[in-house]
Amino acid sequence: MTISTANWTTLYTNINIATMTAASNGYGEIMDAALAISAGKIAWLGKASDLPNFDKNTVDVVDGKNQWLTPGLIDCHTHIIYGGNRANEFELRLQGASYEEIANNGGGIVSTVNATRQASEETLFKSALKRLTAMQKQGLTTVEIKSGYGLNVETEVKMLNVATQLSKHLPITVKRTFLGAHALPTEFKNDADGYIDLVVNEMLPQICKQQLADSVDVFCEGIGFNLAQTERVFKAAQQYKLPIKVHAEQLSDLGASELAAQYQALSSEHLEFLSAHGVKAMAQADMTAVLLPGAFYFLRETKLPPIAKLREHNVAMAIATDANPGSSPIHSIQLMLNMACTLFRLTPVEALAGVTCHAAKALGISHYTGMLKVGYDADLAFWDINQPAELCYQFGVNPLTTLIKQGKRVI
Ligand code: DI6
Ligand code: FE
Repeated sequence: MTISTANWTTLYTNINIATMTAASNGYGEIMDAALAISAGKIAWLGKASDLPNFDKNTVDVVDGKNQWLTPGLIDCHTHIIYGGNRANEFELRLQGASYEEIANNGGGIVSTVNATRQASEETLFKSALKRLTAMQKQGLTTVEIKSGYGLNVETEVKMLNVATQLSKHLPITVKRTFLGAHALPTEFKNDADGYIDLVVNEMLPQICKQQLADSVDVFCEGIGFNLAQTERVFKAAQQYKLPIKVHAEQLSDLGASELAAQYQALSSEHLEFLSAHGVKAMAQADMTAVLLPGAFYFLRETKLPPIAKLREHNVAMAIATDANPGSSPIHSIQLMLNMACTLFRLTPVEALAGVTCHAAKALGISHYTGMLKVGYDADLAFWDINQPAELCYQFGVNPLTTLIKQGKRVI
């Protein structure tokens, strides 16, 4: 087969590649490699010694200086659009109050809801842009952002508008998730079913009409919504043909992952209390388990997600920051790589897969990003490291040197 090199625009040489094409395959390493880009896509990659002939007058050849190249990183679970912050609750928790106690006393998510309702779209945009810019510097080329601090039509729409604006402002793919069923707003106290009516009959139709969401999520939990309410939101999402995600088994085991499996959900997220049945259901539905070591750490959780069972059943594990003002005010995907290994005992290969190919799977976008393959988006991160495990092993010196989004240099 002759390879057409006529449309190549850039060729990176003198690099080592972690393709992350399948976690079972290790990093998918190619040493002494090269990678060519054409029209924002990966046009060729392989051993430098196998490079086909190309026209040196038209291709920009870049010396990769023996650096490592990975897919651009993906943070597949964040809540970075919100008003105010919750440093005061952090102090309360240090004095002994639990996350659930604070939530039950009108603090927690609901206090962020008040601040988010009051904030203008511009204020929300500016604060989220600051966070996202910092996150991008860690190597992100794709991020998922959830709504869920509005809890009324107007503010949920406002948050998703901000998410849309962020994607226009920064060269980063933003996947927007509608999380109307995140918490019960005070005006619906003792009427969670009535609030779910609003979510499915007003919010979701409005949001779909304006094309503001790429998926739908529910916080199924004692302090969130029960299984029946969760199922109503899933049914509505299905009607609108939006993929489903779920916050499940974070503080207790309600069986939300099994329910989500029945609806062919993309992913179930948090999962510290996930049962063996839940793992099996997720495996059968080919769902991704999104693990959030930042929330585990910040809430000082002691129950680990069932990593061994997830492995045994070949459930893809993604890793994300859960960046939010209450349970994970952490915006570093690099720190998550470290914590996935230190706290959850993932291997560095699994952790890196968790922020690349498996994170893409959790977002339903693994057919064009999250791996280095011919035809995939040229979303590339270059690292000044000697081996991929360094990305998990050390923390605090940012080894990112160059970030490419769809073929264009961003950092
Ligand atoms: N689980 C979480 O960890 C975040 N949301 C959720 O459903 C916490 C959100 C917050 O406390 O503001
Ligand atoms: Fe979350």
